[in-house]
Amino acid sequence: MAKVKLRKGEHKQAGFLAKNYSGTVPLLELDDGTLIAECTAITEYFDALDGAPTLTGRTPREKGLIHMMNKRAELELLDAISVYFHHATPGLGPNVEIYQNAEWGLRQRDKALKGMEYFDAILKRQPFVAGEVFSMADITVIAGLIFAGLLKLPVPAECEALLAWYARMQERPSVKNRVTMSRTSAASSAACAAS
Ligand SMILES: N[C@@H](CCC(=O)N[C@@H](CS)C(=O)NCC(=O)O)C(=O)O
Repeated sequence: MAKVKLRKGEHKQAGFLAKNYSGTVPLLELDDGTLIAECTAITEYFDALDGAPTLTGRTPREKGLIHMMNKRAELELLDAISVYFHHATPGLGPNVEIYQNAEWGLRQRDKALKGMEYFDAILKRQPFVAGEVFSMADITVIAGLIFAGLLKLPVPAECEALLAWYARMQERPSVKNRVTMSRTSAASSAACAAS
């Protein structure tokens, strides 16, 4: 495993950008040199390896629902929190945050809070984000809430179903024993929490 120093902006330098145009981690490099970026793409790759995927759906219906809910978890929660982090807080520091727009960041913070309300409503009627089984969509919401917590954006107390689900998720060994890509910065660790 190669470490990339985010605060030093290594992920925005030409060498890394040549491997991942988006300039973000994680990035998976296979033995044959194939490069796979994007958390969800990497999850799909590992999930499919043994021919019996569990996190990304077993049936066409499950696959469709998980994809939809994962996309919403990214758009409404994780990405919104990330924009808030990069634009309305010191983010990864001056080496990386060369353009900030605090107003946009604060709007995205509010979007994330609304996203929490949305997922609360979903979890009032079903045990997991995409339905009856734990999936990649749960992982994305967990990552969003860990990131939000570190940025002092707690889940509102009224979101009882979301909070109860989150407490259940904390009991999962993969969440309890999660490994982060960075040990030096609480906030950037949150962004990279592996569930
Ligand atoms: N859409 C990307 C987002 C990845 C992402 O934002 N990664 C964070 C850390 S986990 C990152 O690289 N942040 C650095 C930056 O945005 O400058 C994915 O799903 O992999």
